[in-house]
Amino acid sequence: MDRATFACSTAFFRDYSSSSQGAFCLPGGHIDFIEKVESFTYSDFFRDYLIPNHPCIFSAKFTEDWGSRRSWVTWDGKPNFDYLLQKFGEAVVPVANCDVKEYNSNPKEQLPFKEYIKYWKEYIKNDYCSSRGCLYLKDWHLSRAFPEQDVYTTPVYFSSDWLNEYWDAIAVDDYRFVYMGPKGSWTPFHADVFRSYSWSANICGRKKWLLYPAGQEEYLKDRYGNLPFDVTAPGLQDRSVYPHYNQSQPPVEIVQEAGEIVFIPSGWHHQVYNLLIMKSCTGIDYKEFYNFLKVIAENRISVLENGLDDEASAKNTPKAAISTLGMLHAVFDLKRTVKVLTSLSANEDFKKLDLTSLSPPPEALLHHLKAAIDTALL
Ligand SMILES: O=C(O)CCC(=O)C(=O)O
Ligand SMILES: [Fe+2]
Repeated sequence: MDRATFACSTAFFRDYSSSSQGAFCLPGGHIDFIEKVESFTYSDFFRDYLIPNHPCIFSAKFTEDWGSRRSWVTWDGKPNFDYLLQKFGEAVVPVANCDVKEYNSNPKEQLPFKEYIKYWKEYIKNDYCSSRGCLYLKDWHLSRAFPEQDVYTTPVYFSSDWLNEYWDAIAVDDYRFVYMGPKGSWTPFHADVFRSYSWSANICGRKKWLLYPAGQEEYLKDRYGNLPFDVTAPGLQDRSVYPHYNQSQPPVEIVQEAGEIVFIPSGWHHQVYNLLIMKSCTGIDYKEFYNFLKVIAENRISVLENGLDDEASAKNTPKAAISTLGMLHAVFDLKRTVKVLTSLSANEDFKKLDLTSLSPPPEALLHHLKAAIDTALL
């Protein structure tokens, strides 16, 4: 930590202890999005978020090199069930039933991972419906059970982690969890253990977070002092049961995209939903997606090989746009299409297509793209 950060963080706590609590927990609903890895230092995080107890979101660039992002997700943004089964099929995992409330949580059972994945696939096939309810795999100590797996690396911002440091020292427990579940699975309203801060990276799909600044929970308690199970339940409007609800601020709402990390400050209560995977509703099937990649790639090859013909440059055509961005951008795009086409070609569902109906066949197209890249870089 640099001296300036040290000085202002120390001053913060000096002033904080002589002022009223909670005064620093009102960010006004705006959550900062940290885009660039290179320009965001540990001191920046410490000074601007950790110490003032403000949430923030880190862009997907911060998790780009994680093993889970590479291997747990298919090319079209869905969970890679085959890979997960191959690595973790024999594990036994904790699974909660989101449709049943028992005291202030969901009842949990232990299931073999492969049985959970079977349930999940059937749940999707059955239009998100099952007599077993909506099951959510949660609080799975995956890294502890599979330390040899390349899953993630702790970003430097979260490396001062007293709880896990302690649990690791006495080798008893840890608070490093994996969550996986279908659309509609959710986690009821709570604050994290011992009011610790936490961080959560989303590997696949999208999540919605409802966050209440520390202290707001006082307004959300019922007349017996109990916190709600579901902070969105209409029952909270009933003043005879929740007398202070109308004094509460609306929650800060975050939609966390794949790859992004959310920082949840100490004492901030939250409720979390797994949303639909965006890419599953694009309406594009494999064949159409193949054609889409082909058109994009061929436009770029044409610009690289022929430059712009007069007709194209006169009109507002896609080729004119490609050319404006420059040759290197076209090569970049081609490299990306090679990457996506390569994983598409390895996809089991794609292989089931009648590949002779694709023109040119995928192998020929890939060969053509690679040759165009090589020529352009000569
Ligand atoms: O992802 C979820 O369902 C809950 C996550 C959570 O509560 C946390 O990371 O603190
Ligand atoms: Fe939590």
